[in-house]
Amino acid sequence: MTQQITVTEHLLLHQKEEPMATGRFTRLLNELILSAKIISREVNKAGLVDVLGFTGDRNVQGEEVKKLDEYSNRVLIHRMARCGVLCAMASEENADIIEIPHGLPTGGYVFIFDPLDGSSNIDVNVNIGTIFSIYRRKSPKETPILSTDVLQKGSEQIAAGYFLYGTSTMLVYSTGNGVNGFTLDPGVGEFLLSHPNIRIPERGRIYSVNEGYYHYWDPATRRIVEYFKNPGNESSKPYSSRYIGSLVSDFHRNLIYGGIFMYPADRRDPKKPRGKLRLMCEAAPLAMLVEQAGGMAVDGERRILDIEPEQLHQRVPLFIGSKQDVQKVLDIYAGKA
Ligand code: P6P
Repeated sequence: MTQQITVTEHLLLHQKEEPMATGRFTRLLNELILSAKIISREVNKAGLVDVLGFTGDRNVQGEEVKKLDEYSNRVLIHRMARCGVLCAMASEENADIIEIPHGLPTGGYVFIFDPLDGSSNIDVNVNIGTIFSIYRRKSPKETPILSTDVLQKGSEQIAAGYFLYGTSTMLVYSTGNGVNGFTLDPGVGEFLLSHPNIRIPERGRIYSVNEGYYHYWDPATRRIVEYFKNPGNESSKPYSSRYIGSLVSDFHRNLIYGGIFMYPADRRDPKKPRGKLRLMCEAAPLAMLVEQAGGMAVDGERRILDIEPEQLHQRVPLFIGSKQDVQKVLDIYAGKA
């Protein structure tokens, strides 16, 4: 029988290496996994029950909220508030920091998440995902939560990962000791180790960007995308363009196969000069994962994990994936290529 290793077993097996393999983190992870199983169940039947379509509300990003967005956000807030080890949460769907309801046990971790990224694809059955990030609080326990407990650089993350709701439901995460992937076996309801020690190829063959925005990009950004369309003698084969429009899906494919995902700044919306993606609940967690897998993540000039957040929902241009491909972006923006 093939070795079936559950997430909890994997954490315990690597106890010595995993600074996070404490009981507290295991409890957090188990509640997170339960939340993902509940969300996965609803996502997988979205076409059958009335969770499709829009609620008519708009989230803090000004985006139409789909019922599954709202549902997933509620499930995660409810469950994670009860894991007993959090002192605060922050969601892409909520304007402000979410405190743990009075009377529930708390702890020293901060949980930041995008409950259902790519949700604009729900109605057309395209893969979507939950992205999460975990920090330690900085202020002394038993004192009020401070914004500095939440607004931490990505390099301060103690864990990050995502659930991908697709042909199968996967959990990919890191606690700073490499990246491992687990696939949900719906028959037993367990996430089993399916992708041990994921490493992203040094150079990919895929570039992911929404080329519909070409005329809103600055000249250097256009040169970058043109490079990947025609790398000349720097590559024996041209790159393939793949863009699903679901960050977790595009990122996951590039993590496994190699490649680069780009969401540059553009001039479409004066209110979003730094592009669409959020630093804290999208870019930073994926940046931790890609670096742990041997890749890179930058905003065009800085390492994503070095960016000091000023606002909870601040946006950031994102170039993330294989090291050599991201380095090419840095070189072109720096005028070196
Ligand atoms: P565009 C989904 O709404 C999302 O936040 C990411 O999942 C995805 O990569 C991006 O937006 C797609 O944005 O502007 O290309 O439609």
